[in-house]
Amino acid sequence: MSTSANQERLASIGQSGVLRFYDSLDEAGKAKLDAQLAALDINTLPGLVDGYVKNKPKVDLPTDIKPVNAYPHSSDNDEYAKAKARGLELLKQGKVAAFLVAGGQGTRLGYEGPKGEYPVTPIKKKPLFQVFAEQLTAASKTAGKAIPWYIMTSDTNDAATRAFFEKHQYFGLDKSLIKFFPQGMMPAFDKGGDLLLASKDSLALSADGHGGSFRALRNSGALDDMKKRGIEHLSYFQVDNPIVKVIDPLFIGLHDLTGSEMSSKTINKAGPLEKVGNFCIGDGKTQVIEYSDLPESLAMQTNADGTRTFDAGSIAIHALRVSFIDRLTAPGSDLNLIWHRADKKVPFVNDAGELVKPTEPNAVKLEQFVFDAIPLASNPLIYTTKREDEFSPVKNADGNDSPATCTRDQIRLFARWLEAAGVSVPRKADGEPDATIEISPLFATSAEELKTKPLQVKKIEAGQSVYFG
Ligand code: UD2
Repeated sequence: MSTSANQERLASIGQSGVLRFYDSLDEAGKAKLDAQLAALDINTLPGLVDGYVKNKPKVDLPTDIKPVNAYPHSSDNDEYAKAKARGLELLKQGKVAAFLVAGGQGTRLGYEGPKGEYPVTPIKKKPLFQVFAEQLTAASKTAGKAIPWYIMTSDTNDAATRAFFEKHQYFGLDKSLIKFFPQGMMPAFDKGGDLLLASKDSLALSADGHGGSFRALRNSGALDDMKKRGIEHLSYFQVDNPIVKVIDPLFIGLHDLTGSEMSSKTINKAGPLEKVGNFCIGDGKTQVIEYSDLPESLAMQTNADGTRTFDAGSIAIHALRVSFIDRLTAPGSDLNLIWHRADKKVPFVNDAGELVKPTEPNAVKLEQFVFDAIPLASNPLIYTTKREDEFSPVKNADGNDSPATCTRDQIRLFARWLEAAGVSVPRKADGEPDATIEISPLFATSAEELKTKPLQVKKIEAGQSVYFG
């Protein structure tokens, strides 16, 4: 019989229950559980249990909530022209990197592997990872400088993500410019605050939220790597949205020139209760209030001209200053992000050692959100973009934000680009393009770029499938 090195620490916080099968484990099992326990910040657990698990945390809404003053969308504007030039200059100087958060699980989509593997484009069915990689290849070419790519994974999908890139030869990117790193994991608790076991030798763990990316950037050495490479800004995006502009010189330039430490893109909401975070000024600070927390009276409020007062939806696209991440995560920094509680169904091992698959939420998971860093940032900037140009995520198997709507939105986007370049696109009676169209980022990443290409095709026929690659 051997004793877990964590026994005393666990006993001191009343969590010895996770060791109840320890004696029956083989050496590998013991080592596995010990490593998971050692990775936990055990001292913080009692506070989390009291503050978030046994008691539901009170949402501290600001008392004074005002709409945010966002930079408008505009194509013809001196300030934006300067910003774009600045963004391109920063790219050329190698001061910008891409940062993808891909540690989550595609549970709602029902896809087992890393979500970035999901085949998403209308014709070639390229995986999300490939779409981003091709965009980076194109942006690097325009900048005349290779753009590094940091990819946050989690223990659940890290190995599979790396293997996928390896199998596809990094989609043509220089392997040395891609850095994968796993984010931190958080244990799930039962409603009484006890840690749950997923098996006799393993805690029930899940990723600690995209807000965990700050900690993970530091702990993994990615932050040091960025500093060494002279990177000043990160272009942050999520894994589910193939029409995101992975690198947007205008947005990065505006972020830089305004001295913003953390910038965000917003779109007008599709409806007052759309399930996206709301950019607001709360008690004088720019912040995101989740749709579930924004009082309905405010969500429904309209201005004198009939427009919605709180209309700035968050699409989880940000620019981050590396010095901001450094400041937030410096040893001893007390700039902690709050935790968000989610009640979930988490399979667990009961006292008899049997695996139980609950049918009702039995557990509490805790996550941090990246946008909770906005109020901690100096000069946070919000820039308005258009949904149809930059946001069509794949989140659900059907309905909204599904593979079907995402394919539709890509085709609509490519059709608009082609029409702007003088190509005739057939349209159905309801106005939808009557063709399947795909434009590789290696061919063009915008309508403007497409206009500069010699296009063989002047007219697309109804029902045709046309790929520009
Ligand atoms: C997020 C936002 C929502 C809106 C929407 C836009 C939250 C809570 N809400 O909703 O306001 O902006 O996106 O698409 O974020 N991820 C990690 N590690 C984690 C958890 C998530 O890397 O521990 C990544 C995940 O791989 C994905 C992204 O973060 O790339 C978004 O995660 P999600 O699907 O949980 O966010 P969602 O759709 O609830």
